[in-house]
Amino acid sequence: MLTVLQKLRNAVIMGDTTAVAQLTQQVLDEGLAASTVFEQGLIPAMDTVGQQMKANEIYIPEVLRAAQAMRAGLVILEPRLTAMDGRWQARGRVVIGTVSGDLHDIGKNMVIMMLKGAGFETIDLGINVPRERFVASILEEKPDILGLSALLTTTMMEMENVIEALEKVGCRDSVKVLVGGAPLSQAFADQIDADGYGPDASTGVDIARSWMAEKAPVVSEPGSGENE
Ligand code: B1M
Repeated sequence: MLTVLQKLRNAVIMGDTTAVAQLTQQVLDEGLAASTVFEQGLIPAMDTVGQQMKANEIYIPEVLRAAQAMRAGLVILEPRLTAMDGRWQARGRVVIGTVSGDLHDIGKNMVIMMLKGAGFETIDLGINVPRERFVASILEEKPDILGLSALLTTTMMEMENVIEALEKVGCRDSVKVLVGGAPLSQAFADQIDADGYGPDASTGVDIARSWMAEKAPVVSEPGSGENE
């Protein structure tokens, strides 16, 4: 028989927003800690979705539906996670945007949804973001990671300008720079001195995770075993 947490994971994978909201509330009502629901329910479900996408078992519409469903659970958990006042920590903080001149945001939004699913806090600067805005946000928000997205062969060159702008103000070493978008390649990322290249959203999230692995692991509430 499926446990409620297993049902919750399946509902996220199936993109069933209504079931995710109901099941999230149910496990909380049954006394499970919000962090446990997040770590053992929503995050593993989105991991599965990422793996299925990588294996071409599911495609963009299913990924977007799953991410939407995951958000329905996260909305219910978020106030409780925040109320824990520091006992729960995001996996890391990411400032992300589509570079200047570029209006494409579907891929960037997928990366954001998957980062959130993996427990990252994200600050979305949107599309057509001037390099000065990226720099200001790095100085103000002090993220662990800067994510840059570009879909045009013309705008991908702007990524190098953003990295140079970070160097100019002396904050290049304070963030890891993750780049992605259809026209990019690992060779291009190396050429512009980015720290990582995500050919797809789930690889991008894997890279972000690996960078954070030694920093600020997600802290569970004491005694928060799975209620199964
Ligand atoms: Co545009 N467009 N578009 N477009 N558009 C492309 C990119 C194009 C390849 C179409 C074509 O000609 N075959 C072409 C670019 C050619 C080139 O540069 N070589 C193109 C063009 C030319 C243009 C315009 C110039 C068209 C015109 O006006 N004449 C114009 C430019 C506007 C501008 O940006 N200044 C334009 C406009 C648009 C729309 C506004 C109509 C719309 C965008 C809507 C939106 O984003 N809200 C649009 C769309 C939808 C596309 C296509 C059809 C689809 C892009 C997309 O969303 N893919 C695209 C053709 C194609 O790709 N088949 C095309 C799905 C998305 C999930 O994939 O964004 O690659 P993608 O993201 C992936 C990975 O790349 C990666 O993860 C994602 C998921 O796995 N990833 C990251 C992305 N960012 C990442 C960041 C990371 C890590 C991974 O870390 C930070």
